[in-house]
Amino acid sequence: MRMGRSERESRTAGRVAALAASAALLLTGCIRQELPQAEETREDILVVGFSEVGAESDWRVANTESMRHTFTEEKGYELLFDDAKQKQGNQIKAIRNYILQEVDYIVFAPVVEDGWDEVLKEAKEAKVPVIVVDRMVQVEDESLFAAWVGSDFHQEGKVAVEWLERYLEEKGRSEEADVSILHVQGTIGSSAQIGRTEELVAGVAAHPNWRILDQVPGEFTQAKSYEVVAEVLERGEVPDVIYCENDVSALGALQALDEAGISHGVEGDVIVITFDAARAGLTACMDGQINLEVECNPLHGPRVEAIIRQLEAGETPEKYCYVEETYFEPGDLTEELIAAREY
Ligand code: GYE
Repeated sequence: MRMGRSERESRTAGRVAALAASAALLLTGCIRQELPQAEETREDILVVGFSEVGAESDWRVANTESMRHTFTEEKGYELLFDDAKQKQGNQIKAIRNYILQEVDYIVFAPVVEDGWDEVLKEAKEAKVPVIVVDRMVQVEDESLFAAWVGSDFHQEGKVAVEWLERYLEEKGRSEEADVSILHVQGTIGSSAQIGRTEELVAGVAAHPNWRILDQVPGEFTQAKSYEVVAEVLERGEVPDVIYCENDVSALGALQALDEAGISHGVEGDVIVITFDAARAGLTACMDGQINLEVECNPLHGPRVEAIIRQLEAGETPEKYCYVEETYFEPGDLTEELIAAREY
């Protein structure tokens, strides 16, 4: 049920009491999760407007699913969903619509970091709390959003670079031997691209024998990555390493390598590094086609819900909450492990 601001504020007290009485508390990382119990009574439902980046990757689909599974009618939510098709303009429109509709919370996964001050000011003036998820926003005034939850993209990039360093050493590659890297970038200006790119660039700067063969725009999609990697290979340039900024772009790169008859992975000529560790990518890694999968967890629905619960209870959530992640090499993976994962 949608209602005016004052109405919404006055009914909050009742709901908070009901939640406090029936909530089971769980502590995971920096988020305190409150698990509602079946007999919980609610005066009304919470309307959550979610602006999603798009459906560009397996990761993104899993992220959307996580939100849909979390914010269900049975649990007392109405989830409004908008797919921005990777366009910032669409996200700004969606956020404005949510403000007009007087939703209780706006949740959004920003396609890029910059350009949000104006619309977030509008949300603040309308007193609609905003939760940022996945990628970050760079705004002048941090009070424009209540909290952010997502991955540490710099840390992910560091994990990849350090892994490559160890891998080359283990393979007995001399420190003088040239290592050429084809870098397939994600959506330029997005936090996931910025963190993963900056760490690779720093890694190249720290290793005199590493060099970037080319930096190509994969846009976090399989189709675009396939196209740009195929173009590089057509020029006759074969890299030692392909550093793909997400799983589906790695799958596009594999397709281009296969078509060009270039071997890759543990037994092959080209080392393939990627991020996400969603099922299709992990399977290719288990099969030895991909050398390294750095995990990036998309299951943010419950984390966002925990933040909403805190706000509903009048508490202040942590401003930034980073999700813990790991990485996988082919030897770490089994079909059972992949099947047991949620994405
Ligand atoms: O790695 C990619 C998706 O922002 C972490 O976006 C997310 C990235 C993820 O399209 O697959």
